[in-house]
Amino acid sequence: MAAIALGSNLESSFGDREANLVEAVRLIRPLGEVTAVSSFYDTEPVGFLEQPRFLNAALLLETALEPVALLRELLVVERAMGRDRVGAVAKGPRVIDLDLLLYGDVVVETEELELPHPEMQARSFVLEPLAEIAPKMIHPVLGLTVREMLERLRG
Ligand code: PH2
Ligand code: MG
Ligand code: MG
Repeated sequence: MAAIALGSNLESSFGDREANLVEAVRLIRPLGEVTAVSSFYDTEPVGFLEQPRFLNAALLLETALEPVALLRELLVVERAMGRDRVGAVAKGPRVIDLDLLLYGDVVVETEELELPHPEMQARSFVLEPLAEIAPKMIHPVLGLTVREMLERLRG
């Protein structure tokens, strides 16, 4: 079971931020079985502040793809939706951002992929949507559930 974070804060040829998230979910469906999709959360930009508000969500995907293969497919979806990384501001505005958060209890640390996602425990825009659909999913390194990570972040 993989957990994926979705984010958008720009319009695209598909429409507004909501249309972008809906389109991304549609393009992810063929990669396996999407077993849950969270609500969409309107969130304050974090990190790089001078950009529009985000719409964030999370989904759960049951898939036969290995983690790196899944990551590459998510990048294909981002590109298919017009995400342009060349010349883009790091952490800046984007049509769609798809981040692989967790893949069962797999731990990976390579140049291409880090699992669990190294910043997930620090991001409420990731943990809130994920806690809605998978509160008991466990971070295999921290040994905390998603709900516990969110509680720690809120303090
Ligand atoms: N993504 C970022 C940087 N900042 N802020 C919010 N609210 N939502 C995001 O998805 C987001 C962000 C880089 O991926
Ligand atoms: Mg991201
Ligand atoms: Mg990303």
